[in-house]
Amino acid sequence: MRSDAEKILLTEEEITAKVLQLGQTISTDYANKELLMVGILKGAMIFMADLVRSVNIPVEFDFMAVSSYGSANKSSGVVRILKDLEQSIEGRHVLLVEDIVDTGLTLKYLLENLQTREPASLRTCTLLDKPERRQAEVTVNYNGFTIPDEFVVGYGLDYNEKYRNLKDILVLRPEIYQKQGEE
Ligand code: PRP
Ligand code: 7HP
Repeated sequence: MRSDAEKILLTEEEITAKVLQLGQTISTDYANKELLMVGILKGAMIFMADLVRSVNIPVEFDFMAVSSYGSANKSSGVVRILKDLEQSIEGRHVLLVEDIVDTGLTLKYLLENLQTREPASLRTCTLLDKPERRQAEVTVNYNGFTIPDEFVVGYGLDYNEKYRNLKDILVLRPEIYQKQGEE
């Protein structure tokens, strides 16, 4: 294990098995529907890439990028769209794909925003759910893992833009955060 990790929370094998399972459930639920999966950059990029290949129904995908105002550790709930969808979602079956739902503020904003565009349906899929930190009530339709209130990195999730490329999901050692003020 890496020296900057406190522990491995989820191994590559556990993640792979879960993504396959999610893909199968989504394929069953959206059989005979035209599914548009919307990934939220950048965190969901790796999960999305694996998830779209684990579904066995025709699927289209698109991405949005958002940034929340507020400090790195504290979501304010005010979200700015940095990159919008390239197409209308009116009448489409949309599945919003996130890497993690934490306070829920990002997802709440996205759901409200996308709902105004009148999709035929709008559901959510997240690899990780951290319910202990929830500030906004949001419905998670497909969840990979419910995790405790620990800051995790890897498989798309970052700390200061680092660690996204790790294959496992790790809990970082506290020293890594404590260094933040010194940089
Ligand atoms: C992360 C994650 C979610 C959001 C969840 O994104 O990808 O979009 O935070 O947090 P919340 O439930 O408290 O709103 P982040 O803003 O870190 O950007 P990134 O995806 O580029 O890493
Ligand atoms: C955002 C985020 N990014 C990385 N790791 C976590 O635990 C996170 N929670 N919210």
